[in-house]
Amino acid sequence: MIELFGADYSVYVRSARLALEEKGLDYTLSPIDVFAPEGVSEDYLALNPFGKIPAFRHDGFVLFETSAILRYVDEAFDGPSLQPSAVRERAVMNQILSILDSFAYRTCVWEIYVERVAKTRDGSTADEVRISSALGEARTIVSTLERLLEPGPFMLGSRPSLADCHAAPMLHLFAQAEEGAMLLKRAPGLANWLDNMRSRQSFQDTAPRQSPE
Ligand SMILES: N[C@@H](CCC(=O)N[C@@H](CS)C(=O)NCC(=O)O)C(=O)O
Repeated sequence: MIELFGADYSVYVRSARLALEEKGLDYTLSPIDVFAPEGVSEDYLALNPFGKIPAFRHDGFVLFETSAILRYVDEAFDGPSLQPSAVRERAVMNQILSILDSFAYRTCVWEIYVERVAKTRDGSTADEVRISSALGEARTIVSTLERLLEPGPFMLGSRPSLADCHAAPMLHLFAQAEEGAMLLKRAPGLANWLDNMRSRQSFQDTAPRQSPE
């Protein structure tokens, strides 16, 4: 039995779900409100002591940290392989996962998408200084991913990989901010890749039912 814990609006939860869907696996998603004023429950902290989402359990084996979950999902189950067998290709895939965790989540999601799109939904004003301070790093993220793209519909070429599963939820939100859309216009390969990912069944089946979309 495969269990995922989290909220469907979370980019990290969606990454894990995309890998599960691309592998063709059945799983349950148990809701965890990570932004509840009272915080997450002790029961949830037993699954993820850092109180972040997602957490994952497979037949009693518990994991947290999305990139570890992604690799486990790919390696523990049958289904199409989501990691290249060639050492260098796999290294580039891991580099992309790391770029997303170390830079894109903070810069593209929080500093730009949340500030420009999510925060202003209720009429609040975006912090322009915060956004403009993030643009330099956002440019580097976009140009680096554009350069790392292999020819083909997916980041690493002809087959989907964990890099696609991890990047699509973050870049989907980023593209909704005017700054993200503008930077993606200058990266046509990445923009095409995002269009392709958005049209996949796995992406449609993991669309959030509540905010932020
Ligand atoms: N390093 C963690 C990051 C997960 C993460 O930051 N999740 C966000 C939601 S997308 C979260 O739980 N945020 C709640 C908080 O920061 O309090 C992972 O890879 O799973």
